[in-house]
Order: sequence, then structure tokens, then C-alpha cells
Amino acid sequence: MSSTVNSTEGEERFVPLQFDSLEPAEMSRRAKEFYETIDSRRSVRFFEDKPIPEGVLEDCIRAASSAPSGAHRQPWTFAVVRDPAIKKEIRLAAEAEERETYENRLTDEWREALRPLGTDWHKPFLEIAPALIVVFRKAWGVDENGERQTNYYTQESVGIASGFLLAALHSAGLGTLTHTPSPMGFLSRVLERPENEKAYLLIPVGYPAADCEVPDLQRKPLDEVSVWY
Ligand code: IYR
Repeated sequence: MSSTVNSTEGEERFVPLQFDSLEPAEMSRRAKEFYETIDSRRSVRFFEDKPIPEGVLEDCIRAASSAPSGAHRQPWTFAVVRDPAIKKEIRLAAEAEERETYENRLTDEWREALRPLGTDWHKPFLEIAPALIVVFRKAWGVDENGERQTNYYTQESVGIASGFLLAALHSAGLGTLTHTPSPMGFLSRVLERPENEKAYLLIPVGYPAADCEVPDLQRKPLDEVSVWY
């Protein structure tokens, strides 16, 4: 970009993009390698009660927080819960909501859709997994003066960052579950988050249990998930 183009605007500052250009063969190899890595990710509901090595969650959250976001607001907070007492409080509150959901809120159609997953209201993994990462969406920001600041595309931004987080944790060799106890309001109360932060996802993280089983699911083939013009 010509340096004169923005010279009258004042505020913005640009630096050269750091970018490694790859040869086609290397590009193909990397694309396949990443696909194979990410395709081996499965939702894990049975964890080992074994701590995660120091620094791993920090780097995975740094990776998540590198996601693109509306107006670069990075409208997220990742709350990492390892304290057994807080995990227990979250389990009890989640199970109370989930019990009500499974017993009274699910439609017959929804119940049928969940049948292959074998889930029910019991959520022991919320206590067994060594860490729970609760992703909060900042529906609005708060500036230095305590004034509300509009955030943009927060649903999309936090969704993308959560995808980065799941990919980073998987690539680090950890199992994850994208858990959405519904409604999730109790997480703001238990974790004492401010009013602008809305619980978005609860991600138990840890080593999968040695005897962990997962549903026998197939992924849709490329021609069912893409159209090419
Ligand atoms: N939140 C419930 C129910 C549930 C809903 C969907 I959509 C799933 O893909 C899986 C579960 C639970 O976590 O059990």
C-alpha cells in the first residue's frame, strides 16, 4: 500500500505483513496435515483426573485470542476454572438446569436428535476434567472512563475464537467438549463476571480417559458441505 494513501488520516499505523509464502507442494502437504489433525478431534465426555502441564492452557488461550474480531475489539474473556470447589459448584448448577432441560424443556424432536449422543443430565465431567474454560462474550465494552463502548459482531467473533481454542487444545493433545448447559446465566454468578460478559460456551479440558468411548459418527463428505462456482 502506498504510504501516501493514508497520510492524511492520522490515526492508523501500518507495519509490513509477516507472511511465509509456500510452494504448492508444501501448501498441499500442510493443508492435508492440518485436515488430518483436526479431523481426529472428537467431543470427549470422559476425562482423566490428571493435571494439564504448566503453560499449555495459557498458550492455547493466546492462540484463541489471536482470532479476528469485529473492529479488533477481542470481545471475549476466557475464565479458567481448576479449583475443585468451583468446579463442583458449576457441576451442581449445570446439572440442575440440565435436569430441567432433559425432563421438561426438550421437544420430542430434539430428544430424538440427541439420542445417538447418549447424553443425559448427569455431568460428572464438570468435576473430573482438570480444567473448565468458560468462554464469555463481551456484549459491550467498557472504556477507561467506565463508559459503554459498542462491540461489533460479538457472536461471530467469539464463535471464531472458540473454534481457534478447540483447535489449539486438540493440537496440544487435549480432549475437549463444547458444552452448553442451558440457560447458562449461573456461570456469571458463580464466576462473578461483570454484567457485560455473557457466558457463551463451557469447555471441559483434559486428557481423555483411557477407556473413553465416543459415538460412532460420520462426517459429511466434501460434496455435501460445499458448492464450487
Ligand atoms: N445441553 C445439553 C443437551 C445437548 C444439546 C445438544 I444441540 C447437543 O449436541 C448435546 C447435548 C447437554 O449438554 O447434555
